[in-house]
Amino acid sequence: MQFYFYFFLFPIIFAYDCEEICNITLSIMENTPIEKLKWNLIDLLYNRTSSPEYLQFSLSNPSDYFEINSTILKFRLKELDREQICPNDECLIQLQIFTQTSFIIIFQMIILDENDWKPLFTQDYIYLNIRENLPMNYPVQLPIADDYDSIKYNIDHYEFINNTDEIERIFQLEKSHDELQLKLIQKLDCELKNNYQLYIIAIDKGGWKSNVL
Ligand SMILES: [Ca+2]
Ligand SMILES: [Ca+2]
Ligand SMILES: [Ca+2]
Repeated sequence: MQFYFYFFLFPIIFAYDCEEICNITLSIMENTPIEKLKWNLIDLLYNRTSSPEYLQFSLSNPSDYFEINSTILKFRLKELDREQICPNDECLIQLQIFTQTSFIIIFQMIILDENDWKPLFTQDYIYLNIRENLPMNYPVQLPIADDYDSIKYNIDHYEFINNTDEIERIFQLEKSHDELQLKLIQKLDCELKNNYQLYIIAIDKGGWKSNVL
């Protein structure tokens, strides 16, 4: 009887992808504790280039948000507040990090939104003088509430908190992009009633309610 032994050799191949540009992208939730916002660049480059432990790192330009100390990349501000850093919906900080080798690192931090802004009316009340007998659906402009969260968590709708049959019959709130209108869905009659008190709140997409206007 003959036994054949086969030996297979599996070559270990590392596919290093950091050639001219090395992209590192992290998605981080806003309000993440600052102690967690530091990374060892050697760890981030692990298996992406040969011998990352011999690299030296420096920022291509001074950054308001990050600093590098030896191999540690660290967030500099006291808190990670998406609304403070980004006025718009998309929030991304990008850095260029030089190494003494042929590639540069493009570091991107995407800041994810948390619903940490409650809608807020800057006024507590307004007086409106509205003429009687105005046409149906006549729009009256109202102030809007502020909610600086992204579109995912900003204002969803407005509502009356003293909603009665009478109010529902006469008034309707209509929100468009960044406007709020009070629509008169019935003609007002001064002799029938000469004033109405409406209490309005804004509610965001996470269910937070504003103060009362
Ligand atoms: Ca925030
Ligand atoms: Ca909000
Ligand atoms: Ca937010």
